[in-house]
Amino acid sequence: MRKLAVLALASLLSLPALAHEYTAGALKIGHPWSRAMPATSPTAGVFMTINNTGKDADKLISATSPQAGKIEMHTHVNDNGVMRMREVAGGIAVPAGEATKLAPGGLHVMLFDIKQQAKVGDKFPLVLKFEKAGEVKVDVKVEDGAPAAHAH
Ligand SMILES: [Cu+2]
Repeated sequence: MRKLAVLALASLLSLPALAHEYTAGALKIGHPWSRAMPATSPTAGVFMTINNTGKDADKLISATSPQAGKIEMHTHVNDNGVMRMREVAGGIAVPAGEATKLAPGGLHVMLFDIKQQAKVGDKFPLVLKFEKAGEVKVDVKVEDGAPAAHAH
C-alpha cells in the first residue's frame, strides 16, 4: 500500500513536463493547458500565461477550436462566499509589461460543447484572437487536474 502511494506521488510531481511557448507580436503565450475532465463534463477550462512584452495593452477577445462548439472568456467572482464563473465582457485584458495568468479559480478560456473528451497526455489546437496581436494557434496540453501539482 505504502509503496503504491509513493509511486502515485512521484508520478504527480513529474507531471508538468515540458513547457511550451508561442509568440504573437509582443505577446508570449506560455504553456496552454487544460484539465482532463470526466466523460460526463460538457465543458473545460483552458489556462496559460500571457506575457505582454510590448508598450501597448492588448486584449484576448475570442478563441476557436475544433474541440469546442462555443468558447467564452471567463473569470471567477466571489458571490457572497461562493465562487462563480462569469463571462468577461469585451475579453481578457492583457496589460502592457505584465504577465497575465489564466489559472484554475481565476481567469480562463471556457470551452463549451466538448466534441471529444480529452485525456491526460492529449493535446488539441486552439486559435486565440487578440485585439492587436491578431490570431495565434496554440496546442493545449491536457494534464492532470490537481492545481497544486501544477508548479511553474
Ligand atoms: Cu468558465
